[in-house]
Amino acid sequence: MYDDSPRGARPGGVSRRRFIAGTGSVLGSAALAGQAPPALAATAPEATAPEAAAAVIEPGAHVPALVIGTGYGGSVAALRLAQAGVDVHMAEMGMAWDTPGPDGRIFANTTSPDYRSYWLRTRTKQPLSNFLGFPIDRDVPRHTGILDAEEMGGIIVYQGRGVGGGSLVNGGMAVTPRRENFGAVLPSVAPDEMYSVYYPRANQGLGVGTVDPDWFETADCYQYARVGRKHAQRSGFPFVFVPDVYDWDYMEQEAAGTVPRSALAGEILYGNNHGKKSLQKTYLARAKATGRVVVSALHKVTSVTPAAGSRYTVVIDQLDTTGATTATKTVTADRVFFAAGSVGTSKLLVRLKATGALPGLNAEVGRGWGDNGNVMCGRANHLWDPTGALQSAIPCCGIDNWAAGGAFAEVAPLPTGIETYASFYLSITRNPHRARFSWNAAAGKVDLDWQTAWKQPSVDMARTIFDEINAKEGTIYRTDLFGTYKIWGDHLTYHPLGGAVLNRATDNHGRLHGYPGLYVIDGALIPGNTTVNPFVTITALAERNIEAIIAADL
Ligand code: FAE
Repeated sequence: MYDDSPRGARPGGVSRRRFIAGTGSVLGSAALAGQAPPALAATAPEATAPEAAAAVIEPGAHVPALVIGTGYGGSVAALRLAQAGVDVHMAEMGMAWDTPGPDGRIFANTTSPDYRSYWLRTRTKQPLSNFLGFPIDRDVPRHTGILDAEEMGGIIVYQGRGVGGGSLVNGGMAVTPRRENFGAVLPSVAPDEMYSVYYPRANQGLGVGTVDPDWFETADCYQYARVGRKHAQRSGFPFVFVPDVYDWDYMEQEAAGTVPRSALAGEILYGNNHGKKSLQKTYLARAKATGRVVVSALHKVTSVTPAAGSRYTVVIDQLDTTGATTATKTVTADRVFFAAGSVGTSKLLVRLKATGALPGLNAEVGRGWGDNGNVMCGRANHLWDPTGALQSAIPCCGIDNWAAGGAFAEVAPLPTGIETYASFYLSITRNPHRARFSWNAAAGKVDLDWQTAWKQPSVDMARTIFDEINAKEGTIYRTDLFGTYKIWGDHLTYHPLGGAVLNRATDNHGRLHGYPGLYVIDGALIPGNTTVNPFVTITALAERNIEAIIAADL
């Protein structure tokens, strides 16, 4: 069998003692951890910009199109603009993630967080903070790592940092909302065009596929999902397979032991070394292949202001891997695409409006932000319902109780390497609350007025599924995952949406009101909820909008 682990350790080789006392971490899902290799855990490499050798934007440069951020919206914009003959520069605050670390791997394993794992933190902030009553966070060297756990008042917003944005850290679940729910997702967009043209285009561009149902029935690594299905169906809930961008053929080879393991080694939250088709392998690869797209990693946009000749002046800080600014560059662009993610774009626009850089942005900027109703929970199964010591980190199914109870629950893995008898779920719920970003002049930062108590409707909706399953199965909720005696993971979201909502802060294709040539093209456009995991909708909407922008504006 192929053994690619640095110390020859299999996930199943984690001892129970080490598992309990060690660190932990989570995916859209969760994983508990062993020890990091000491050399990696102790120090980060020297503060350098490993991407320095790559072409980066020069001070004083002029570019036809500047894209802020390299996630889904930004990657779609870059590809389509380049195909239309426009030269594009992408500025990305995170790292390039194209260079192996001292262990020969680009990404750290979820079970062994190290300097690569967190964005400028000295201690991990794992979505599951506890296990069996023990806190599982650990110290890590401060570094421009891949996962940002951004604390925004009443909520922690998890985001990917680096070339590829959220596609670097997410579960790859590629879900198109049910058509009957679409009117609530994007009320100003015609469902016909989305379902006949842009959703198919997005799914194709992302490389979306579905697990082979025959293999699923026999694969050890999906025993947890089969238990999840059995419990859902015994309580009468609709169970659905969920597409994903993971290479399913590769996963079958992982299970067969013929290739290095990634999903089956618990990799995900801090990046997948194999198997996952992140944007680096799909949209961004195609964009770069046009020869018209250049990406500057570790470049953070701090300002956009109108300049002479219908241009915009863009100020960009170049960072080193400690997060320090090593250079500040001023460039100009004919068009600027805000694709910094819901939080990144919203914070930037709110600050630029309040501080006089873009005073003409309208009053909708900063409004309409939601958490996609995310809430997590675990259930403790009976001894006759083991969920498996080997669990694929890539979820492939869910429970759809949206119509009856307002919740779509992903059956998520808990890939600890030992049998836990736990079922774990990330629910997406119809939470009605929307928050607002505003400029805090005294503190010199943007605040979000989300309140932790606003998660209660999400908890109630998730309960429509799990109270019933627990009653039927004679089981209980886990109380050891999010603190001591705490059932609900109601402190976080993986799915920030909104803040520059389509047809309110922008026109119906993402053009910012008041500033020709400025566009929003990411999750900030979506007013707070997609009823399912969001990136297919973000990608499809970007495909729709950039097509209209290229046709009308260029
Ligand atoms: P995003 O992908 O966040 O990209 C924004 C980029 O802009 C990032 O690379 C930033 O570093 C960069 N940036 C920000 N500010 C600046 C600045 N000032 N200058 C330069 N660059 C900047 O935005 N969604 C699913 O559909 N399925 C899943 O299975 C799933 N699982 C998830 C699991 C986790 C742990 C997390 C965190 C998210 C998950 N998501 C999932 C959510 C999904 O990744 C997210 O909705 C999209 O990535 C958002 O896409 P955007 O293009 O809006």
